[in-house]
Amino acid sequence: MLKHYQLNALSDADINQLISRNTDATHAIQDAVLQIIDEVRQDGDASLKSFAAKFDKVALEKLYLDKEEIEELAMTITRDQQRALEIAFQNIHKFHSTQLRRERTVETMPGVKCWREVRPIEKVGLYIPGGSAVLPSTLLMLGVPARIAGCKEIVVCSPPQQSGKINGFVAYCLQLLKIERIYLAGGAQAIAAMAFGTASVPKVDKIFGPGNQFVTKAKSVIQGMTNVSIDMPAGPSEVLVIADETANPAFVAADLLAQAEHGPDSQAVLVATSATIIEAVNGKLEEQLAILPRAEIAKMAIANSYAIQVADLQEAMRFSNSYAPEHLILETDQWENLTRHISNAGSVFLGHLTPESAGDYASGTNHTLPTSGYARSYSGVSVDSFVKKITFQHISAEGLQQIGSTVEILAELEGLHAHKNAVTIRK
Ligand code: HSO
Ligand code: ZN
Repeated sequence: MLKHYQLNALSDADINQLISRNTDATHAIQDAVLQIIDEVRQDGDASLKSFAAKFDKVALEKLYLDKEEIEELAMTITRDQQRALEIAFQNIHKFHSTQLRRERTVETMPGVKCWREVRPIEKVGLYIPGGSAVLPSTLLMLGVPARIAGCKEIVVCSPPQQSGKINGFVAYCLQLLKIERIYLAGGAQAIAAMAFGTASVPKVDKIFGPGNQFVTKAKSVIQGMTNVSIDMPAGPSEVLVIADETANPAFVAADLLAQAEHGPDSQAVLVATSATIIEAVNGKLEEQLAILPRAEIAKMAIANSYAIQVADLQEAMRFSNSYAPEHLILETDQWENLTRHISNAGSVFLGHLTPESAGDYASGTNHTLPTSGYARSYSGVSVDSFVKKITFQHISAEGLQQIGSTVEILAELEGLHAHKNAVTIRK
């Protein structure tokens, strides 16, 4: 059962409490992560092997799998599974390939031309979590835009299974992406390895991918330690569903559980226009939970979730914008009228027949999205995340005449005479 609140009975402080995510940045995690990073910096490959023995319970001779080993593993999955991964790959590719657009050159004054050109980030590191669910879909969501951007080196790290290998689905995705090596490292140690480099694992320029609290903490601390950047601050996954009387309670419950089964710290929020809807959804939640294999995880997430009753869809939208959900699902016939009122959300799913799962896997959009309220200021991963945009300018003799005195005056007023002279000397 979801906790039930009524929006008009809540104070601003209550609402702030509800929209804040449990970002329990405990020092215990930070301390453990700093220790791991230190060890990886000092002992490189040897430390990665000892972490694999300690955390993944596997003795590794080498820290990667190559083309032939990947090929062998990829053959262990069924044709139907291969087909499904191929279709997902193609749709993600189709959607992301439109994202690389050339911008036009702008002549800001006669003879003063400015433009931007796109260049790939040369070396990128993709972290693919292992743990309670292996997510080959995440490899597609990161690998496809990296390929479209034209990144020269794509380093993939994933924790080894007890066999010392990776699962066949991840192997097949590597083949689709034409990535010929995968590094067998997980957790904060994988992030440290990609940030600093070891004898086996190359150092990268930017690190992408979700992970547990250790991975997330490692991503945030390494930024300050070396010249590496990260995709975005990632927290536990979340969904907010807006439902009115046109919603199907069974569909709403299914969407909330699809979120809840990710992890005990996931959050599924229902914003509904009546108490009747909330009761009906609670009923369906119980029915569906009874037969869900990951019910234990989902129950913990549901305990960490809630339903809010609002007066109308406008109020629902206002609450949603304050919450800034990673995923927003509009289960109402009115979705077309609502979209323009959305100001904060990572990815939006419209109408009764658009489950978040479609976007998680195969419709084409990316599932690496801002969580914990970062949808207020961050976008999800796209081709843009894998490129830099470099500005260029060219000034002709006419251009220098046009712009020269403006620059001279501005340099003078800032007291920077060398700046002024760099123009004057050319006139
Ligand atoms: N909902 C997750 C992505 C995912 N779901 C992967 C299934 N597999 C975060 O957007
Ligand atoms: Zn999901």
